[in-house]
Amino acid sequence: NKRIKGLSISRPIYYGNTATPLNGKKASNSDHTHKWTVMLKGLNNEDLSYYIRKVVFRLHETYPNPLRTVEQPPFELTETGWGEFEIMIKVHFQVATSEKSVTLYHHLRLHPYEDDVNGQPWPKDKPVSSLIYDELVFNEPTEAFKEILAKN
Ligand code: SLL
Repeated sequence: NKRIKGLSISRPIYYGNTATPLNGKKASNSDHTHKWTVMLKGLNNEDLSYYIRKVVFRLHETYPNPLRTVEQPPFELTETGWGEFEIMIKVHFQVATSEKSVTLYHHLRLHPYEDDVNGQPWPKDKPVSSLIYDELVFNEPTEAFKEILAKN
């Protein structure tokens, strides 16, 4: 499985979170204020499972079982909670790619920023989102991986 010297291939991704206030819809025995979803996506909702095998989201230690593994697309996780924290997103590639996993970090965002508000009060049911475009860069991919990417 030879690596191709000098070649580097990149693939666009999109990751981050959306969050909606619970506005009292929460269970009475909980202090959770928001429902949120953290996700890793392709552009235009492209299914990334041809080269991504699973995504592990590591949540704050206040969550039960903070390591959450998603082995099927969509690679996303929905939870409720009360606070913002940094989520570690570990991306594992299909074995046939011979690529090592890649770790991304995302600051879970529950509240609107000043900039969003633009002088207006933020509507209390309106979701906030914090999503960024990025790209995964693969240096000296194997022939096999190059073919997997070329076919998709
Ligand atoms: C803060 N440093 O103090 C941050 C930590 C942790 C948020 C935020 C737990 C939910 C649950 C939850 O929302 N943790 O109890 O299951 O703001």
